[in-house]
Amino acid sequence: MDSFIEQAGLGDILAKVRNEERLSLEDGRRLYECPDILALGYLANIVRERKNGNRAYFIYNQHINYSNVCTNLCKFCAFGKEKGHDQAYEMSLEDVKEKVRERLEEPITEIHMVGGIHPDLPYSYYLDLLRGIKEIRPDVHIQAFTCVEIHHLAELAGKSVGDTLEELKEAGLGSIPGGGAEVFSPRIRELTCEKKLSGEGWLEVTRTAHRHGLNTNATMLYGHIETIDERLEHLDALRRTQDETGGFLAFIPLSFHPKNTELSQLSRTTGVDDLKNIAVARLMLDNFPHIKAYWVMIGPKLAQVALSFGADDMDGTVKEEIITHMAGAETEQALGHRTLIKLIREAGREPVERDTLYNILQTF
Ligand code: V47
Repeated sequence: MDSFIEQAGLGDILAKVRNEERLSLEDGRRLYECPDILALGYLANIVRERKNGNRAYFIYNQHINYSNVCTNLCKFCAFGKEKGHDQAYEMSLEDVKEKVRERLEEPITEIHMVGGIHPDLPYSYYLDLLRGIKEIRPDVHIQAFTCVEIHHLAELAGKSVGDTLEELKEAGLGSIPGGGAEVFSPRIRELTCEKKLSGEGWLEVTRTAHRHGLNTNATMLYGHIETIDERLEHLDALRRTQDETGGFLAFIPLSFHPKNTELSQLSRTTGVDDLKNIAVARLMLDNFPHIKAYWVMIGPKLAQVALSFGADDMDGTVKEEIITHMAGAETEQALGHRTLIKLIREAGREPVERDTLYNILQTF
């Protein structure tokens, strides 16, 4: 087996992986440039197995996007719309509560809720959303508001990010999803999302959340105009932040969907690039417990294969995904838990239903 990795020119990296040594950015570059996808998978699988054994996780969750009205209007996003646009929407508190009521019979343990940067919804709206959901489903874990939204809410509240997070926690916030990270590079942000909170700003909100006892996820939106070095710098910034705080749960590479965006001339990512991003992330992010293959973006079949390329999590049942579907995703709106279990089992892994914080709820 070692000779196959040596033939791929990665013998020294295999030695580092076996010795649990940190990979350098140069190592990362060689991994991205390596055409031998099986060699990358083999290396990433060593780390996956060390951290998660044969387990592959999924969660019973519900997505709610309370509004797509957004002042940032990022070039890669088909979801965010200017106020007054004919596809712009915002849900009332009652609409959101109704969404939760509609699925009360299902054993949902997490509500994942994000929206745009709305110009005039008041701070109280966001607190009421959290309280309203908890009123109907007191036991559910609410993973809500990206670090970009949290920064906006702190500005609305006229309070520090830390004080705002304390109030949100009090109202029911359980953890923070990984969106809004995009690619931290100032060049990429300038070209694609100049109005958005900076990469450093996103990381600072993250550090504050971790200090206040809130776990968060991290994402990277790849496959548009970013370079390999910019991807690696993004991963390195996450790795350094995790060294400081230890508060990240999972990393989720997000494959760019161009349809209906201002970058619609670009093509979709390939399966090889999707698997490479999973594998390189698993190898570079040696201090992240989990790497998620988000089936909504890369499709359930490739997400299943990704379980042999470094991923240990397929996300969840989801239902009513809007952000990727507005950008042309052709995946289903939801996967039943039985389908997730079958996909995981056929990949040779042990299906594990988890809660948001990766406590094991059920094995199959
Ligand atoms: O923040 C926007 C990205 C994110 C596009 O934390 C796009 O577990 C692809 O963050 N093509 C939202 N991606 C989704 C997200 C997420 C999803 C699932 C699980 C978790 C988690 C987080 O989607 C946005 C943005 O980075 N995005 N437009 C697009 N056209």
